Amino acid sequence: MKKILVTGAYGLVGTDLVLALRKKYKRDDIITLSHNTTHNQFDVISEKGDVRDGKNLEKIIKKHNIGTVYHLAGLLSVASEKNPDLAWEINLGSLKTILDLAVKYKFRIFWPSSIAAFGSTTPKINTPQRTVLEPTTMYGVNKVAGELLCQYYFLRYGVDARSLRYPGLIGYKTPPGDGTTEYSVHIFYGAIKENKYTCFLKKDARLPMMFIDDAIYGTIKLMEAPAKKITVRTSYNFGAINFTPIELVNEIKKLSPEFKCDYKPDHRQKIADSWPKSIDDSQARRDWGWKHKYDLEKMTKVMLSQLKINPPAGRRK
Ligand code: AKB
Repeated sequence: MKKILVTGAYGLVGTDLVLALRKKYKRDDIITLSHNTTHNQFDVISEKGDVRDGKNLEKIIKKHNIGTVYHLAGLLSVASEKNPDLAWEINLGSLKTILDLAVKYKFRIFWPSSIAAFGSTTPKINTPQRTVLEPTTMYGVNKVAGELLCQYYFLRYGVDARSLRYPGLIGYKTPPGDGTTEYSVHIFYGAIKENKYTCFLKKDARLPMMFIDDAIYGTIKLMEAPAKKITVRTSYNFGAINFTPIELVNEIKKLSPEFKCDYKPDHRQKIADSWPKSIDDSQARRDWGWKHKYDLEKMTKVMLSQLKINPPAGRRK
C-alpha cells in the first residue's frame, strides 16, 4: 500500500486524525511530519522537518512512497493576523509546494479550508456552497487562494486535491490553538480548572461549530469517496451545529452548575463578526454522504467528562 503523510500531526485535527487512521492502517503506513519528534505519542513513523522546506518534503515523499498527504500544518486566524507574512508562507506557500510535488509524484491531497474563507459580504445564515468570498483576514485570504489553487491543480494537472471548509472544531486531546472559534475549547479548560472563564467573544456571537469526532469522520469519508462523487474542487461547506457563547455556557451549567462566565470581547470579535452563523452543507451531504452525529448537548458531555479524566494541567503544552 502507498503510505499516508500527515503534516501538522500534533494539532487539534492532526492528533485525532492520526489516531483514527492508525485504527485503519498499519504502523508503517502512516508518517507524521513535525518540527519535534521527541513528543511522539503515536505508534507511527515520524519524520522531522518544516513544511516550508520543499526539498525535505520531496525526500520524505520519495522515501516512503506517499500516496496521500493530509496537509494540516498551518496558522489559525488570530495567529495569522499577528504574523501575516508567516501565515502566507506556511498556509499558502507550503500548499503550493505540496501541489507541485503531487504533480510529480501523483499523490492525493487533503487540505483544510475554513469558514474564514467567507467575509462580511457573504450571506450569514445558511451560507451557500457557492457565494461571495471576500474575507478581510489574512487567514481568510490564504483559505480562498488555497481553495482556488487546489481547483486549478485539479483542472490543469489532474491532482486529486480535496478540501473541507472546517467550522470551529472542538476537541479535548490537544490544547486550543490561536484561533477565534477556539473560545469554545478554552471555555472547557476554564470550567475544569477553575469553574470560570472570561470569553473573548460577545455572548451572542453565533458561529458554526463541530465536535472533532464528526470532523475526523467527515474528513476520512471525503478522502474515501470515489473521485466521481467529488463535484466541488475548491472546498466543501462542512456543517454540524452552531451556537453562541451563552448557549454553550448554559449547556456547561447543566452539568457544572457552579460554572461562571463573563464576557470581555476583544479584537477577535471583529473576526467572528465577519464569519457566517450557519452553513448550508447540503452539497457535501448529497455528494458523498456527509452526516454529523454530535449536537451541542452530546459534545458538551463528552468534553467535560474527557477533560475530567485527563485534566488540562497534566497535558502537553
Ligand atoms: C479559527 O478560528 O481560526 C479556526 C477556524 C474557524 O478556521 N478555528
